[in-house]
Amino acid sequence: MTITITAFERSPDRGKGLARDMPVRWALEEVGQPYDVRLLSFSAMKEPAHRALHPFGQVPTYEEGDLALFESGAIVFHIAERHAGLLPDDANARARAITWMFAALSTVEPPIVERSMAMLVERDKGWYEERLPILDKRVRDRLDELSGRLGDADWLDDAFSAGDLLMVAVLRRLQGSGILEKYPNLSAYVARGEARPAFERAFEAQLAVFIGDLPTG
Ligand SMILES: N[C@@H](CCC(=O)N[C@@H](CS)C(=O)NCC(=O)O)C(=O)O
Repeated sequence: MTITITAFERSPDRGKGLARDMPVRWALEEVGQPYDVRLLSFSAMKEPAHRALHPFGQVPTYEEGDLALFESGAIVFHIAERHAGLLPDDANARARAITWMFAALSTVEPPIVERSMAMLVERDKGWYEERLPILDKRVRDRLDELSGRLGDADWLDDAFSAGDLLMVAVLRRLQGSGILEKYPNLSAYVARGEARPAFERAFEAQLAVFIGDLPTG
């Protein structure tokens, strides 16, 4: 059955692979599933046709037969459940990998996104200069903890899993902040994720959309 995901017609990250279709593309590449991409403008994302798939008018979505999903974490989880390669077979290891998926999206991502949103939309506010160090510290506190937990391991829980996929995708949002570089083990962890052939294929596919090389992934 054909899998179709949605992505930005023109990604605001200018092809850096930070939009959330990227973890979905990466997961599909990891498990060897081909997919089509429907590109959307910002206005099309807010139209009723797209809101029927995504109540918040965002990307990505995922369609496969009569199944329609939204939320990148739920989509990656669905892919990982249906295909081998992203979740371990052992029940406890699988539960731990799923825990890391939640940790990436509900514990590590929020302070990172809050910081980048402030940089995007609050720069002209009187409180910005005071607030930024507070937001920086919240991010660093999480990274301190994550870095301590990862130690010198390659992945968060033995073998690469969907938990690592989402964690690497989240940490990539710190690109250009100068924060991640202070954590050599986390920087190496992100680089390990980015060096995976499936990541590279996903990255190239989303970049091709941005540079107009290829309309779909
Ligand atoms: N929690 C959602 C967040 C989705 C999201 O923020 N999507 C962004 C692109 S990365 C978007 O569509 N932004 C446009 C908008 O919100 O209008 C997920 O993980 O899928």
